[in-house]
Formats: sequence, C-alpha cells, structure tokens
Amino acid sequence: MSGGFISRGFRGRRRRAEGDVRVPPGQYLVEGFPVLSAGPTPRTPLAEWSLTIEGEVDGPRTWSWEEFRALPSEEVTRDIHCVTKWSKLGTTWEGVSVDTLLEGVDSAAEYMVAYSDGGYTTNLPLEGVTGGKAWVAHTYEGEPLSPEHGGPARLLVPHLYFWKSAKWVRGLRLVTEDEPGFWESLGYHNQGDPWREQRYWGD
Ligand SMILES: Nc1nc2c(c(=O)[nH]1)N[C@H]1C(S)=C(S)[C@@H](COP(=O)(O)O)O[C@H]1N2
Ligand SMILES: [Mo]
Repeated sequence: MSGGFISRGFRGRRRRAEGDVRVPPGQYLVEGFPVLSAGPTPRTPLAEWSLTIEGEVDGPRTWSWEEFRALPSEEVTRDIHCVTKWSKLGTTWEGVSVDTLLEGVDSAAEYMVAYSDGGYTTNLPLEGVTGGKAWVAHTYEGEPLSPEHGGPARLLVPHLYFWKSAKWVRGLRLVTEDEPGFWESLGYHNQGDPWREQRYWGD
C-alpha cells in the first residue's frame, strides 16, 4: 500500500468536491461548446443591425452597431449551464452590461422580454438582469462572437439556464406584466435558476 495510492484517492475526492461547487445539480461538464438553436442562424449585416430598448420607457433608445460598440464593454468569465444538462466552466466574454444599456432609462417596468432576429424571445425579471448580472455580449474568448453562438451579439445571463441568453438579440422590451417567451410558453420554467433545478414548468 503506497502513499501514492492514498494521495490519488485524496485528490479524487477533492476534485469531486470542487466540481460539486461549480456544477449545478443534474448537470455534466463539456469541453466543447455545443450549438443549440431552435431555427436557422440569422445573418444580419452589421450595417442593418441595431439594438433597441423599448416598451414601458420614457422614450425608446436605439444604437447602431458602431454606437453599440462605442459603449463601455466589460470582460467577464462565467460558468454556463444549459437545461439539456451540459455545463461549461470559465467561459470568457466581452459585452455591454444591461446596467449600461438601461442607464438613464425611466421605467416602472419590473420585467423585460428580450427579442431576437428570427423571432426568438425570452422573459426575465429586471432584477435578474441588473446589478452586474447580464450583458449583451459581442466577443467570445477574444474573438467576435460567431453567428452560430449568437453573433453579432447575444444576451448573456450566466446565472440562469442558457436558454435565457438570447442569441442574435436585437432588443429588450420593458414590460409591467411578465410575459412568457418562446421556451417558457412551451413548458420551460419561468425563472430557470440552475441551482434550484428550475428546468420545466412545475419544477
Ligand atoms: N435566438 C435564439 N437564442 C437562443 C436559442 C435559440 O434557439 N434562438 N437557444 C437557447 C438555448 S436553449 C441555449 S442552450 C443557448 C445555446 O447557445 P449556444 O448555441 O451558443 O450554445 O442559446 C439560447 N438562446
Ligand atoms: Mo438550452
């Protein structure tokens, strides 16, 4: 019986313990980056792209691609968790925080619906996307975000299941009444907290 055997066992237990801390219940780790899209990949030319804040606001705001890219960006490294059970640790993004986009917006709304090229929507409470919790990301691992992963820009809400991170996002509509988005209408959980395993309606 060698010390090596004992220390390998010890390292094994430690690894599992560290993994448990970062991987929500029912999830497994992937090294690659799976692509999950409910339809074809839209390819909007940057000259035609814009990002809009609308709905229950004092006046809508729209940024062209150049204007959007001139806003202050942040680099964030986060773990992401898909409801189909894959998790990917330590992904690095750059994007404009939703706090920055909502700066100076006067609204009584408590919810928003993110909408995308191609018609995808997802709903989020404003509380869940403000205070440094969500970004409109344009860069992934130092490169412009690829079309398959939502480029030119996608919502990034890493503390919720990844279906809330709308790819090809074009706008945020602020609403006073919560409205289910695409997957939420089809039975996915309204909130989608991976740490509470809020996968489907009724979880
Ligand atoms: N516009 C749009 N956004 C979307 C989706 C989609 O089908 N269309 N799929 C969602 C789901 S279910 C997941 S898991 C992630 C997948 O992102 P990825 O393809 O970059 O891994 O995007 C989310 N955002
Ligand atoms: Mo997903």
